[in-house]
Formats: sequence, C-alpha cells, structure tokens
Amino acid sequence: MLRGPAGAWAVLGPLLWGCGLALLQGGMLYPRESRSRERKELDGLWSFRADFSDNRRQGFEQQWYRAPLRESGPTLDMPVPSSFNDVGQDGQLRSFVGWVWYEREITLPQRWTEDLGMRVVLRIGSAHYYAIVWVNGVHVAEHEGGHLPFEADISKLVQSGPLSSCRITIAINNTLSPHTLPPGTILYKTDPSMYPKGYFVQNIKFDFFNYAGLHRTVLLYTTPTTYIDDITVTTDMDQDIGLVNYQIVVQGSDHFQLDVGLLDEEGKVVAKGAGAQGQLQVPNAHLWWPYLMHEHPAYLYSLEVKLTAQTAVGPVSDFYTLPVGIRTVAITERQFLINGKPFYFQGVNKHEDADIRGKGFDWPLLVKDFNLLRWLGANAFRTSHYPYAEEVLQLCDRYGIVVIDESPGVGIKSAESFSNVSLQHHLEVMEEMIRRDKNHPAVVMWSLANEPASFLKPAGYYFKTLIAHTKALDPSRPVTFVTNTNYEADLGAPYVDVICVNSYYSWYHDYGHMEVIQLQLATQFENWHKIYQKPMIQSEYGADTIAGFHEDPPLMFSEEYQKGLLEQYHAVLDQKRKEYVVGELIWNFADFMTNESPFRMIGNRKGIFTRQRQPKSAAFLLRERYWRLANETRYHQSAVKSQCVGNSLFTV
Ligand code: GCB
Repeated sequence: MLRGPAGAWAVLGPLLWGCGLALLQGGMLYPRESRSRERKELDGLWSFRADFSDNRRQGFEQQWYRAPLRESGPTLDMPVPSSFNDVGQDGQLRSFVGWVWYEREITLPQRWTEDLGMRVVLRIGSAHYYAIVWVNGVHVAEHEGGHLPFEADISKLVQSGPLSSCRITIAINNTLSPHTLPPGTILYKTDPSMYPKGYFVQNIKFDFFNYAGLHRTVLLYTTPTTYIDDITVTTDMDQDIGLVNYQIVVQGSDHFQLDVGLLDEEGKVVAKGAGAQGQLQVPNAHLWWPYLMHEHPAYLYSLEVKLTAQTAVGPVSDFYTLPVGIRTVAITERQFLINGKPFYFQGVNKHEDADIRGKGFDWPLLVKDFNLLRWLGANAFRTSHYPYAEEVLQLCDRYGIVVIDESPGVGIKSAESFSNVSLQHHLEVMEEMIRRDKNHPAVVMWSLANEPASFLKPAGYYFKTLIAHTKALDPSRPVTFVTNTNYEADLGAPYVDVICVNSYYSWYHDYGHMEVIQLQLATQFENWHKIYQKPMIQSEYGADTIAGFHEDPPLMFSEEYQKGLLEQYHAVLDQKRKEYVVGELIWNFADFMTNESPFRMIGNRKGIFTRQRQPKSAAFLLRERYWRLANETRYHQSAVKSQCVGNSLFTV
C-alpha cells in the first residue's frame, strides 16, 4: 500500500499505526531486462543509523533525509539485502524497536537522466515493517508490510536538471500493532523499581524472530514512458489443447498495439495473439507438472509481449517476457488435483532465516535449500508465515516445487486483530500478494493466516469476507488458512476449500508419550472430516531436536525422539492419505531464530536440517518416505531414476 506524506508518521511517532484502505494501483511485474528495459541493483553496503532517541523521532525532527546521513551523526555500514539485527556486535541493535535509517548514493547513467522518453522506477523488494522513502530529500513513497514489494516512479526527480548523483533514503520502522500483519503490541513497563523510565518491550504472538531491515533487493529499472504495466495469465486445458488466457494493462497512452507470442522451451513460437486480452491455444501442450510427478516436470513456456505505441515523442516499443506454466488446479471432497491427477503434498514448512543475514535474501542459501528439497524428494512447501522473495517462487516454477502461498497473517490472536481496521489491511495485503504472485504456476493455493484465534466471535465474519475477497481476486486457486482451533469451535473453517491443521501431539502435551500419537491424530482427522467433507492437509507436526543429541530409548530433544514422533504420524498419514488427507508438511525444514524464551534453546529446533542446513537423522527418514511415496505414482519414473544414481535404497 502506498501512502500519503510522511508528516503524520513523524507526529504520531514510532509506536502507533493506522491502516486506511488505499486502492491498489498499477501492476507489480517482476523487473526483468528486455530490449526496452534496464535494471540496476543497489545491493551492497548502505549507510545506516538506528534512531535510539527516547521517542525514536529524532530523525524526523532533524530531517535526516534532507542531507547525506553522515552529516547528521555517525553511521554504520549495513549490507543490503540483510536484516540489521545480527550483523553487528551491539545487543541493543539486535533487539531494537523503532525507526532505522538507510541511505545509498548512486550515480545514474546519463541516458537515464536525460531521456524524457524513459521512466525510472525505484523498487524495494521488502522493507520490514513500515517504510518511508525519499530521493534527494523528496518524499516518494510509503509502504506498510514487510514481505511485499513497492515502487516509486522517480523519473521526474532524476530528470529535472543536471544531476551528478542520486541519494536514496529509506526510514524503516519494525514496530507492530494489533492491526499490522503480523500483529504485535508494545508494552510499557512502568514500575520504577524494576525498569528505567520509558522502558518498553514489543510482544508478539508468533514464533520467529521479528527480523527487520531491507530484506530483499533494492533496484532501479527503466521502462519507456508508455509501458506494459501488468499481465495476468490463467491457464486451462481442452483435451490436449493448452489454453493460455492473458490480459495486459498498458500505461502511458491510449493509442497502442499489443502483440503476444508464446514460445516453447526450444524457443519455437507455438501460438500468437494480438490485443490487450485473448486466449492462446497450444495443441499438444506440455503441461507444468510438479517435481516427481512427470518425467519432464515444470515445463515453462515464455509469453513474449510487445507493445508499440504512438506518443508525443514518436513511436515507442516495450517488451516483457513472462514465464508461463500450463496447468490446472482443482479440488474434490477428497482430492487435490493438478492437471486432473491427484496430488499429494509431501513437503515442508520453511522460513526465510539464516545465520547473520537473518531474513536477508541470499542466492547461495536459496540454491542450497532447493538442492536439499530435491534431495529429500519434497514436492511442496508452504511459505510459512509470510510471502517469500519472488526469486524463491521463480525457482519453484522452474523445479516444479508446489507452493501454498501464505500471507503474513500469523499471530492473529486478539479480538482487536479481528477488527474492521485489521480486516481492511488484510484485504489489501491479499491484493498486493495476488498482484505479485498470481502468474506463478507453482502457487496452487492461497493461505490467509496461520493459527488465528478462529474460535473468537468476529473470526467468522473476518474469514468469510477475506476468503470471498481472495476468491474474487483470483477465482483460479483454492483458498485456506491454517488452523489449530478445535474442529467444533472453528468459525473460519466453513469457508475454506482445504482444511489445513497443525498439531503437536506428544510435544506440547503428553510430553514423551509417543504411544498416544496415533490415536490422537486419527481422531483429529476423523473429527474434521465428519463435519466438513473437504480434503485435509497435516500442515505442521514436529519436535524440537538438538542435532547430535542421542538418547535411546528416545527422550525429548534427541534425534531419536524426532524420528520416533514422525514415524507415529506417518503410520496414520499412510492410512488417511488413501481417504481424504492430501498432504503432510513437516515443521520445519530447518532450525530458525525465535525470540529468547526458556522454551527455546537459541531458536526453534524443529528443523530436520540445522540452521546451517546439515541433516538430522529425521531428514534421512523423511527422504526415504518421500521417495517411497513418489515411487507409488507412475509419472515420475525417469526423474526418480536420475536422482537414484549411487543410491541403492531408492532404485526403481
Ligand atoms: C506452531 C506455529 C509455528 C511454530 C510451531 C512451534 O504451531 O505455527 O510458527 O514455530 O508451532 O514449533 O511451536
């Protein structure tokens, strides 16, 4: 959401939020280079300062954006992308709540500042949580929400006169309120015998560290002033003819022509069209199949869009290429169908989380994670508990890893967080999320929230409205939210397409008693299914495990206990997947950082991999299971074979 001027925030201070509904304008196409578009990444070292003043408002009072940051006080070097929390040696910065300031001076190519037919756009991939942006001291954008991109057209600013450099200042506030997503509260501790004056803490109801900063790439890109603003693609099948429906939005001129071509992986044009919307037909289409479901999974076509426009400065062309996977998604009472075939989610829940960089995007980490997923035989993950970087979804498209795309609706626990103010913000977040992720074939379902207090009275209206809105924005995908509410008390469940349930039997209760898991899990499934004849996913289960701790017979926190617990779950899942259970997602792919608490030993240890991505015993167990499940379908044989070289266990 883009907002008005920054003044109000300076007055309200760091710890208050308001969430008015702004109408979402414009597209959010991933910035790709093309014959008409350039991009300049601004990753690297930025100048940085946290505003430690009592009211956290000194930066606004002294207008730090007006002049280079170094002129208003000392600065630190801060890497982008990265969370600011873990790169330093200062414990106060690690847990800082309030405004931090980032600044980068850049030199623009001369053409960008002189060519009035060029549009220069500043794009921020993710700034957690609230961000205000200035260019050369001029306010250009504000955005609420830490996991989705926002942009500002800065052409006028950079083309207004001779310019030697361009200064970008971004103030970011990680304060959460009952109406933010995720929600949080600021608690002032006022007992003078225990706390110094003004002492406060930020309370959250979710179990991951509230990392903050510029978490994803900041970049500049260009388009012509008449440009392709948005493309929406949906796909279908008619016998063996693939149908690609497209809709294109152009900005900058009403007099234009659009030509589209669909290219196969060999670069051959397989269909052509013209105009702002239409349907392309692809005879004998290669479908986009999930990993291990077909010998050639994740087939991607390229939709090449060419815009030609007449403008005051003459004819202009813009080019944009979008990867397209042709696939269908549907559900029955007992199945989740991809391309008409039953699909079983055998996968993980993840986090964007790693040592030092926190939630900062990192290519080596990403590639490692995808290699591990494929080694594991996982075909799916949930973006618990917020939308991940666009590059993550691009890799899912390329590798056939199916995604349940989750909004940052985690920790919605109080009645206040179900209020209309919160709901309006959540509606907007879904708009932003769908606008960004709608064209990814890998995304097969939207998840609106994780473990909300969906037994509270306002939850019924909240989820009914939110789900209807999401379906109106995207009628092509099922919608869910992930629950841990009792099946009889859940007021949101009637509106979801797939029931996703988290449970921690023999972990958060019946400690150490793995013998009760099978009974409790079977009862859980049966109870839900009795009321709602809908497909179900075990969306979380797991046990904290310290890598290298061994106890036999198994004790909690040992590798043996994690394995044993998983095996108990699997025994029931193996029965129920023959009925209506359509997936299992382990909690969690890797250990991750949390707030400090006596319940967490340097973070959450439920990973089957450590935070450094080394396997615990459970990873081998799950690997054996997932490859065995894959072996049960007949579509994947050659993929399984190629993965099995040198591994007799999985030879088919
Ligand atoms: C859950 C939450 C997840 C936690 C997990 C745990 O139910 O959805 O965010 O990390 O339990 O380990 O407690």
